Amino acid sequence: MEEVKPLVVTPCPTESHGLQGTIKGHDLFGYVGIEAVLDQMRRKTMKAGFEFNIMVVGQSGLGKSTLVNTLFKSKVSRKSCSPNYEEKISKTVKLQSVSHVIEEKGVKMKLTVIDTPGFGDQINNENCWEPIVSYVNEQYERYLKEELYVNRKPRIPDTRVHCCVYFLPATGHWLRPIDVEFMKRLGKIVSIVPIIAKADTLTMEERQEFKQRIRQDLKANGIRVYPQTEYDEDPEDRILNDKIRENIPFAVVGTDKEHQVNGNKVLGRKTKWGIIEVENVAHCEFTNLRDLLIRSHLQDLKDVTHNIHYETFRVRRLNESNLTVHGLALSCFPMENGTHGTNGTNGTSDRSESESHL
Ligand SMILES: Nc1nc2c(ncn2[C@@H]2O[C@H](COP(=O)(O)OP(=O)(O)O)[C@@H](O)[C@H]2O)c(=O)[nH]1
Ligand SMILES: [Mg+2]
Repeated sequence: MEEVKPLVVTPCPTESHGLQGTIKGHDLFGYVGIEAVLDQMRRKTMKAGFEFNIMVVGQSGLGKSTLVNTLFKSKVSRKSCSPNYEEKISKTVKLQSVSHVIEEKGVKMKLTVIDTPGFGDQINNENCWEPIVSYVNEQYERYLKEELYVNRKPRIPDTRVHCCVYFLPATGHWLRPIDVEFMKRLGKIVSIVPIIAKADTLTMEERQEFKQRIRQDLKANGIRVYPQTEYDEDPEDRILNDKIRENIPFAVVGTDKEHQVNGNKVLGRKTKWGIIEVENVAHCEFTNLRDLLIRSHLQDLKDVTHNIHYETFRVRRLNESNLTVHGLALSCFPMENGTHGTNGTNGTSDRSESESHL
């Protein structure tokens, strides 16, 4: 076999440089232009667009649908799309998803929010997290199948849940058993961001105390919420994430109404005592949540989903099958678009459902 030799740029000694110290490309040949790769990556991402999927979980009436609307109406998408969200309250945990393609400066993002109306609404909430666990795992399974096709799509449609926003009622007490049970289970398979819903019902002091108590409770119960310390990539990341960890859970307020404040239209809740401005950091932490999800940690949430949660699922599934990867691909999954292996699963129908709409 032909040996592949790495291309090494050998610095040639010159009067001014010699061989001492670090020799950079531009010292020797002028501008090489490696940084142009950033432009190439940018152009590719812009062309392809990307998918980001958020799931909202919490009991009925905690303001999930309102917050989804707030997210779509706030600066994330105010200019670029109009919400067409239809809410149907169901008393069982029935998952509904709504997607918007948001375009900003030529970058396209398909933002999907999966709502879970009815979670924890039963008198007996035993195992109420099961439909949610199943949904998350089904999306991993779907992705795994796509990966195992012999002829894979150039881009696998990504329906995996990149983040689960968990709504805590603003009781001012402690975590309830249902919160502990849910987050313990889901924290192992998906990134969880807990928030205090309807935070306008607490005073500022109550908010701070409640937040602190929740952090203690999370720790005491071994619940892992996003961003986890062990996934910090470098000291810079750690400093940024420490600030977020000190501030979690964000105390948020949601609304789907706009009001005039000092001649500006703002998203807010009008009360007898004034307007609570949702996007004003002095009033609530909605912007912290939005910035974490969309501005600062979107790519990291996608990376953690792919490299940690999906990888764990993948390894378990491949081990479970007791076959080699090759064997699994041949026997359990369709071999290529449209054809099935010996015990072919429902790969074809799954594929058409998960087709990317970007
Ligand atoms: N005070 C207050 N009420 C809210 C907030 N968000 C939503 N609501 C109200 O709570 C009720 C239930 O909200 P909804 O979004 O339907 O809750 P869901 O069942 O979790 O989807 C509605 O009357 C909302 O106007 C909030 O942040 N503060
Ligand atoms: Mg709802």
